[in-house]
Amino acid sequence: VRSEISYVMVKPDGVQRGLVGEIIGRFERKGFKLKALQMRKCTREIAEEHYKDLKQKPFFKDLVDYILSGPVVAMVWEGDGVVASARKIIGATNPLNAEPGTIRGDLCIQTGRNVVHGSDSPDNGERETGLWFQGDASVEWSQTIQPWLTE
Ligand code: YYY
Ligand code: MG
Repeated sequence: VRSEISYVMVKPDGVQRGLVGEIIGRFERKGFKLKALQMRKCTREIAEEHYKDLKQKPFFKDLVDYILSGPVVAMVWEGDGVVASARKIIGATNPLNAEPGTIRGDLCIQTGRNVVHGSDSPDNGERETGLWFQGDASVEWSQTIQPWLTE
């Protein structure tokens, strides 16, 4: 059985502001396993599908335009409990409500420029990974420090 995965993405503002290493580092230092990583410019189709649950929201078009405004860094992280943990590492949607110590709490100020995405459920972790990484991009590897991270 494959353990839980989360789709995490540095949004265009995070890339432009030079926060890619900082953001990846927080997940890497936590101990989760990196399964896929790619810098890319996405299509409107993918961005709209990614945020399809928000299609009716007044900010939907601005949100999609923002995601299309520059390259993103798409990642898949694996580990037990990674989805909920990644959400905690990322912090609240509105950065002004995000706790210090979280990515959004430390690094940004506006909901519409909140630098990073993380899946909100294990099912969406699978769905979003399938959407952004069409099958072949995940890497099978064994993390040799694993016995130092988990019993
Ligand atoms: O999962 P998360 O990114 O924390 O928030 P969502 O409720 O899924 O919304 C996705 C995305 O939409 C959010 O990161 C910024 C944007 N957004 C917005 O621009 N204005 C809002 N009132 C709510 C969300
Ligand atoms: Mg969300």
